[in-house]
Amino acid sequence: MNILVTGGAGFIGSNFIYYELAAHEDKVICLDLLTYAGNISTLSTAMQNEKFKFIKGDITDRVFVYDLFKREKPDIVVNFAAESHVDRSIETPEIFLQTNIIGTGVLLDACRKYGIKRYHQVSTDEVYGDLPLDRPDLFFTEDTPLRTSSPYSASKAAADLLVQAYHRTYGLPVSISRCSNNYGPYHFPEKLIPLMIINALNDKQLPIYGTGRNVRDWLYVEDHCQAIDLIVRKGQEGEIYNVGGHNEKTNLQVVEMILKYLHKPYELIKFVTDRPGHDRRYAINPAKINDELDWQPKTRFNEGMKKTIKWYLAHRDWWQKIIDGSYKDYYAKMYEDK
Ligand code: NAD
Ligand code: TDX
Repeated sequence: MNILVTGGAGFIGSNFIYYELAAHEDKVICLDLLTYAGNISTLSTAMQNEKFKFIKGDITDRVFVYDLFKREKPDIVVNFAAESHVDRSIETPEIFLQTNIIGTGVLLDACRKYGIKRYHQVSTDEVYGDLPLDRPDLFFTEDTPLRTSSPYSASKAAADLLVQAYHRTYGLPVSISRCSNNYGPYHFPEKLIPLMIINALNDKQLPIYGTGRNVRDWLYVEDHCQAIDLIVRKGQEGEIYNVGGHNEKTNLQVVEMILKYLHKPYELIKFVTDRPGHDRRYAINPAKINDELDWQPKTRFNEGMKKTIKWYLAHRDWWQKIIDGSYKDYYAKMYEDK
């Protein structure tokens, strides 16, 4: 089979490409625009694999995408391509609408036109909005109503609705996964965990939004990749699967863990102005994927965090290049006045 992975030069997409190349004999084609978040060096090992091919391009470019489908004839499309950072969506929402909604629409139309076995949309638990901090009994199920907070999550929810509409109206064989926060190798250093690891290593302040009591439900990226692989190959058409491992932590707990591991002082923590509309708590109920596909996460948080921190220690070159580039301007804009 030919698997088209869009957004495969980003964090989760690249991990998924390595997962697929190791687990199956299928050919993998990566389509990525290489925005600020895409990093071709992440795929350098995959480039040496004859089952792999990289194509630079934009999922919103209809002519280009149709031509690619005509030439490459993908059997399966897994769409990771997105603008993915909530803070950026608050600054500049429009690109989120373009990439996340229009881009998904173009891919769906290409699938209709050229035919595929499965289109899989990589979505997020953020489409369900947030849960109160004082109700630990509440979790997101696949039936929880969509109630988005940020331009990012609104654009992801809109894309999910389009995917469902193409299933109902045109009978397109689709599936959707809604996963909790991922962490692991190749995570772009604007997101909480890599940002805090790198700042701590550089003895820079660790900016925690608000009180640091907001809760995220963390999953090691390889476990997410395995869940997507199962859904694409064995999951039911037209279905949504929540993916998460009951691993809730406050942001402060996560940051303290990083400082402890790196033997850095807690004084590096700096509480800064809160994110507007900051979601309080995410928590996934993964019962459906547990029951139907026998999926559960393999990596415990302590072990996953150790592996992740070790990876950042061993791959200074990867993140140093990002930090030396345009990321610096963005960093200054986001944090200088806080
Ligand atoms: P990322 O920002 O690291 O990577 C996104 C990739 O998409 C980049 O390589 C970028 O170059 C590419 N891209 C952006 N616009 C494009 C376009 N127009 N055409 C082609 N490629 C384009 O994101 P990520 O964290 O790897 O997230 C991947 C997907 O998973 C996203 O859809 C995101 O919403 C979803 N998700 C992420 C998390 C998380 O914790 N990171 C959790 C749940 C779901
Ligand atoms: O500097 C920071 N300080 C801070 O306190 C940053 C970057 C984040 N935070 C907080 C905000 C959140 O409560 O940490 C938490 C995690 O923030 P992010 O890493 O930006 O992730 P989040 O907003 O939870 O969204 C992530 O998970 C769901 C991904 O970026 C999304 O793409 C995914 O859909």
